[in-house]
Amino acid sequence: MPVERTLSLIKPDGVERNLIGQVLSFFEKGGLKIVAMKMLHLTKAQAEEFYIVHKERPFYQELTEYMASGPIVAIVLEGENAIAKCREIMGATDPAEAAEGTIRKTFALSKGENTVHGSDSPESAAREIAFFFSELEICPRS
Ligand code: DAT
Ligand code: MG
Repeated sequence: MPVERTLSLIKPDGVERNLIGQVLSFFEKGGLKIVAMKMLHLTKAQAEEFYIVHKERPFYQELTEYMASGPIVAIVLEGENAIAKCREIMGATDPAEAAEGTIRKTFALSKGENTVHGSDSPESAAREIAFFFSELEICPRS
């Protein structure tokens, strides 16, 4: 299996509820390595740019307002099959549909305030990693 990198975010509800350490533990216990990390507070315009693929969706305003409502943690994860592995560890978008033992089943409050983001394809991972990090800020561990 290929070694990949993917972008995860701990969303404002996760930071607000002091879940940073526990979320990182899910990823580390799942076999992914943290190769870059930072905390930041997106502006509304930056949240809109990050989620531009969803701009026609009915929840776009709500989503981008929420993502700009407080600090987040951006993380680059590395490992074999990291993109799918990260999404498996996160669980389904809606916590009511997420599998037992996943981050969203354990912590998410709703479909919108669902604690974590994870890239969904190699193309989105490349775009989303570059949105937050330069190559110099990433420490390869494979
Ligand atoms: P995911 O984050 O699982 O990749 P997505 O890309 O379909 O899900 O949507 C991005 C985010 O938008 C999601 O994490 C939470 C929000 N969202 C999605 N569907 C929603 C809905 N029906 N109502 C409110 N927020 C929604
Ligand atoms: Mg998505």
